[in-house]
Amino acid sequence: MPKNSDYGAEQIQVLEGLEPVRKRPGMYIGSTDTRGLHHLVYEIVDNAIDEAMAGHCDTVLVTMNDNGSITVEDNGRGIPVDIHPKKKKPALEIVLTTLHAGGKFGGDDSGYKVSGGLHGVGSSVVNALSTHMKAEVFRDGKVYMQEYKKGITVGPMTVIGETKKTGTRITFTPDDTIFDTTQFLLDTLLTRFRQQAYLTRGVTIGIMDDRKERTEEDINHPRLYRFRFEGGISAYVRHLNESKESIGRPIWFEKETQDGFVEVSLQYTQAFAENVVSFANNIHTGEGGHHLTGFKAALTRTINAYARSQSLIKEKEDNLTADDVREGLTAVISVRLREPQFEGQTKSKLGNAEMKTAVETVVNEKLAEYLEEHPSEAKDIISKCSLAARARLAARAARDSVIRKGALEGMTLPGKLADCSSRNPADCELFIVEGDSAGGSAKQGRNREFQAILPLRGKILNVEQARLDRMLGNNEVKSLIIAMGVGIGEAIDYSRLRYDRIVIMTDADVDGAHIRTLLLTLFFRYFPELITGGHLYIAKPPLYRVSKGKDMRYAFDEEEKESIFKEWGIVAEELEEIEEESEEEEEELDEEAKAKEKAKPKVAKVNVQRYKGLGEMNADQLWDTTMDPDNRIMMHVTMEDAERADAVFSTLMGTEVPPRRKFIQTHAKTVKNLDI
Ligand code: TSJ
Repeated sequence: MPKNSDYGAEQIQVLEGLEPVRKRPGMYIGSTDTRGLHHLVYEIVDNAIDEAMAGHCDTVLVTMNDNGSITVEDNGRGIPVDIHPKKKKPALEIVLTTLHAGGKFGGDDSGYKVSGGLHGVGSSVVNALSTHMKAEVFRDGKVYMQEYKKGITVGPMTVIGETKKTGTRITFTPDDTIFDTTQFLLDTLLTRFRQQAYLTRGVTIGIMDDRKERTEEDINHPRLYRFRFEGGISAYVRHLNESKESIGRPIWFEKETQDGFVEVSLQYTQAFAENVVSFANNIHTGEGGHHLTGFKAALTRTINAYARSQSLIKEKEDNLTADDVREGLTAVISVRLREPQFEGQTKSKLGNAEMKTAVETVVNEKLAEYLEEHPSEAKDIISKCSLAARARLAARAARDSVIRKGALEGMTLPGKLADCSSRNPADCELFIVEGDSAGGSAKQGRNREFQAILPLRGKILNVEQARLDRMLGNNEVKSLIIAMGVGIGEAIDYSRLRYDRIVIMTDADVDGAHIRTLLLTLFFRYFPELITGGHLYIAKPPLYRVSKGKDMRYAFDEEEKESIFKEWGIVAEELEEIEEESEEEEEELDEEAKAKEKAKPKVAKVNVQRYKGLGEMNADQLWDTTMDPDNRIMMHVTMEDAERADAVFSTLMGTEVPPRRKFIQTHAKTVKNLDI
């Protein structure tokens, strides 16, 4: 046995450090799907944002390179490069090759460790999951560089030049043997970094798309985006309310407490839905948590106290409820704390109990102050809340009458529901299907044991302008709610959910997209816990059926179709011709031509069928491609998806006309492309 050389020992240490990351990537980044992939970028960017939050940089640039790699660069101090006295390695190398090493250097007093994305594991994880990573540090007049492969150093850190600037630049290429896909989506990055920029006011976050080939979605975007919001979260509130009729200007306040930093912005609108978004250390807490609870408690208390002090409410039973004071409310709550605990199904619920008091105290104090100082705005807010209270009483009366009639009792399942035979919700799935013909195929194709089908007809309704009580009157929505079994509004009881998985199955055309948006909005507004609980899915029917001889395959998008052709050795130029050669034309060939065809060397016919709707698939095809749990692809709906649908929906359906026109103008091209 050879003695352990230094080299060997080092190697082993590195392997011990990052091996588990490559073995179980999901444990460190949540998943290896497109979400996990994008998480890599967030993880790296979070480090740069930390530097900005500590007051050492103001610009972060993210570049999508043409070779599939991502570069993130900041103008901060540069990751320290001095040699660690015990480990005898540059700090830079330790940061990028040791698990959990991030943020432990320099001992600076930036206060809260802010970054960490969902799992807070740092840059070494990204390194471990990249076929290649390059770090460049601009510091002390020099440019330092080190490269890595799968988290292991390629060579020692070297000085590669001189510079006047300071900062850090990281370039990495995700490992395609780990990720299902390594294609980054500009749209996804934009959403994230726009949000990030709101949360770190004054910091510029740039996103540059340097890829030569861009996807259909991304092509509608400019190549360079720069987000910088001096207004911070109040600019975010303004953005969220863009398509709504707002009441006054966004209210904003912040305060440092002994338990952490609290920043809140809120603005009422004439809409009915509430949109309260919360963050802890810049991480979106979709499942809420104690900071949100504190906010709600303070809001109810402060508004009631003010209304009473102004004699706007007198009797005890006139008190505004927590729901009344949140109707039409848009708010962003951002807290920063030293040791955030993330809990819940998707680890997006803040578990630090002390943040309830922290937020509650700040909001009680600052909101009361605001109301005192702005009597006219205060009056408008109280009127809006009182209106909500009156509507609540009317809605209750309406709902009581509906319930009395038994319409929402589990007893009367809708006639059009083809229920499954299992009564164990954990096994059961509900497919919400658009249109009767698709419904027919789905009913025939399903597994009756555990799959139920509910066909919905046409445009269900305009939820934005409809109220809860009116919605109950809509038969399509009523059917859906009864089928799900949870009830609605104050009487909601998620434990009565009859299906573990609720699947939206719509056509891949504009109407389908519209109904999907509508349903997502409905769930987002009225059944958010079904989303956070992970119960909501979107079915993904194939776009193409391609066959060559006896070989038949389904393709879910353009790219997959191309790759099947590639596999079959068909090149793009031939493809065009082949696609045009449909079966019908073939039958029109006369006998003579057919004989000629036969004389040619035998080449298996390639056939491409594009599915325009679910209705074009027969029951077997629908089962095989879209419903069979062993075969199908389903998209898990996240709060972010639903939130985006909600925003689109508000823009399209809301009462404000100009943003709607603007939306249609900007997206006219996209919409046209969709409708084939
Ligand atoms: F970690 C990383 F590689 F992912 C990464 C880190 C990626 C990017 C794009 C930026 C950064 C980063 C780290 N930017 N700025 C810093 N700063 C430090 O690491 C740093 C610099 C100086 C001192 C000091 O006390 O002098 C301390 C720290 C933590």
